[in-house]
Amino acid sequence: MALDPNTIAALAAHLEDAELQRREVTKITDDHPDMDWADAYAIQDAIRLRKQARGTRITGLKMGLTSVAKMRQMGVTEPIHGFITDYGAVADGGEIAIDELIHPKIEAEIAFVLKRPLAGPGVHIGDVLAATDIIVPAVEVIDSRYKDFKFDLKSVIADNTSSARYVVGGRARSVAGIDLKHLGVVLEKNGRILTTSAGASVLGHPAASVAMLANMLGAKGREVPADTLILTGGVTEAFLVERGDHINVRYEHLGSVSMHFV
Ligand code: 0L1
Ligand code: MG
Repeated sequence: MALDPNTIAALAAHLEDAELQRREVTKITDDHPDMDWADAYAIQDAIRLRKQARGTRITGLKMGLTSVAKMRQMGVTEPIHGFITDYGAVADGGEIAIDELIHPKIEAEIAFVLKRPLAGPGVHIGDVLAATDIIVPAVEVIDSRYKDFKFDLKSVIADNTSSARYVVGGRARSVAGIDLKHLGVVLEKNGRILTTSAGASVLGHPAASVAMLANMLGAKGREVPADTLILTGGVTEAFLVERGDHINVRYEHLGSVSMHFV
């Protein structure tokens, strides 16, 4: 690691304060160009510990930048992982206050819950499908703390991969009989279709995203736990939302997820 523990702690406080005070900041690699990947995840871990110390419950994990559309949109080449929180959960059909966020964007995702933990190396799609309890449709609301969503991978990892809110809805299903690769998704804003996509947009198969997460965490001596929500990443690029927007996402086999930005 290139950064000392005091700098890690200071950067975690800086980014978490920016989140909680809905304040934009410049990317942290501007002032710390030598920080490495371990530093980036150490800052994210320190943010998680700060939240847990205040009583926040970590409700799940997320993969980010798992679709070609998303990587192209952000000009990056590799998936990353982060965590989601109890206060980030919004009920299906619920309201999301724009004033609590900086510049939210939405992403349609397919979420998994495992019935047993998985840890790499060597986890593959088959392992994930065998270990999956349910899949559910979800919409992630991301909100980079960086001005104009301008960042590099290390800065966005440290910023908990822009995690902000998420909505789970529709129907929970087992994976049996569902062709996740070709599962169709239609994303609507204010009654108009913004885009359509399919499960294969996520690393070729959404279960590949969970496998990658298990392998990334396994390399650090960690695991993907059972009974926790795993957001596998957007099946489309992310779309900016504004006050008044109604979002509805329809998923083949899984029902729909909706929310209203107020
Ligand atoms: O969930 C995501 O794919 C977000 C990853 C971070 C990049 C971004 O803010 O768009
Ligand atoms: Mg996402």
